[in-house]
Amino acid sequence: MSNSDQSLIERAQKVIPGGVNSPVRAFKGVGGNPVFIARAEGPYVYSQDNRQFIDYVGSWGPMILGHTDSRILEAIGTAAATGTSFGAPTSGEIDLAEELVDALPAMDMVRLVNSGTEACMTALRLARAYTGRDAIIKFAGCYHGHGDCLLVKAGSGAATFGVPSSSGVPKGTANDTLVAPYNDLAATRALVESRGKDDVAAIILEPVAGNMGVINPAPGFLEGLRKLCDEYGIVLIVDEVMTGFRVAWGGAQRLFIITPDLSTFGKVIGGGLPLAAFGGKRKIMECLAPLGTCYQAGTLSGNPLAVAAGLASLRALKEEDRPYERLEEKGAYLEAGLRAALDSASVPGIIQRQGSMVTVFFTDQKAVTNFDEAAACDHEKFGKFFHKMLENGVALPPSGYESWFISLSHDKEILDQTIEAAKASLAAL
Ligand code: HOZ
Repeated sequence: MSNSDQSLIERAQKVIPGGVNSPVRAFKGVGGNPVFIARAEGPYVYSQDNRQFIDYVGSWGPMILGHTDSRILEAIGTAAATGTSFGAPTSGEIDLAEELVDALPAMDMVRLVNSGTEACMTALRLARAYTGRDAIIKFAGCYHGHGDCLLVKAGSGAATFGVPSSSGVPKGTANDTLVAPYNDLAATRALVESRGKDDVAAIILEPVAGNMGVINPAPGFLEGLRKLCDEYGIVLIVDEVMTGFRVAWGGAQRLFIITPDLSTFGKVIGGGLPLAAFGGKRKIMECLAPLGTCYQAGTLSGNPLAVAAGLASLRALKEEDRPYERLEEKGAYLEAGLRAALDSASVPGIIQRQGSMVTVFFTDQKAVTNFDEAAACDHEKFGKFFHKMLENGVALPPSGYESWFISLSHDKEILDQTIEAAKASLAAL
């Protein structure tokens, strides 16, 4: 850790709990203190004391084009010059809503909000309003933001710190959150059946889990959930905050051809500014105020700067040559290099991936398919690997329960440097 990081964290800890504004950034999952970032460009981030790192955090997902993409910066600049917030509708919001509805066959209507947390929290309220039921089902290790009812067996930072169920959540709220193991259709069905016909309002899931490390849906899991929801009149909410416009144009729902009732988006659709969205079937979305009685609002909802950045991000992806094929190629190349690095260092581990989302699990297991298996991996070893990678100029997400994100700016040279860094880091473990 550099002197600069040390003095910044000491200063930060006096005025910000833990010195960070989002817990996983505190490096508690890997030990040591965080690197303070001053600037970024393309595939790189630079620390306050000007050390360069190849970045796989990518702001936790939004930076699919790489940092400081000129198309996004220009759009933000143009929007800022005409006013930063009006608290009134703008035509840009319609443009972005049309873009989303056009990309997503299951989305008739959409509402823009500020964060993935807001999107998921509101989608659940809406499902409850629509069905008149209270209970919801989520999957252990899936993270859907920090709304009260979702902080039960949550992934991401909550899992990293071993507190998957937060304090401060009222018992009544937690009681209405039922938890099933990811990829276990039979257990999910049993849970629904145990609660009777008119009890479960929604099933919410990450279609590819990214907040307990990358875990792909087992064959038939998503289709089975769709069928179960149809049978019991349950609203199926697909949380694409991480996967939306990341694993495919539109998201995992287009890759796996599933039709959610509602879905949530964030990260890529905001181009690095605070923007998220939830949307879906018209008859459900029309329950929202001012058309219906389910309330949701926000001073900065549909903020013109965030909308401009989001639109620029989606339009840039449309302009790019085969962006998702290229991201898949990059992901496959990195996966093969990491596999060879693990093998040559004789370190037991597996690499799980969907397109440009990647996780290395240090484990003897053949696959990681749910939270218990993710938790059984060697997270202490991940911490050591993380710090070696940092010493070798590569910034990974500071937790073994997270996805690494590859951007279009990670070219072959950058990927080769990453693989070399991994070889050196694994050999030194
Ligand atoms: N929950 C986010 C990762 N899955 C962390 C966001 C952040 O710290 O910026």
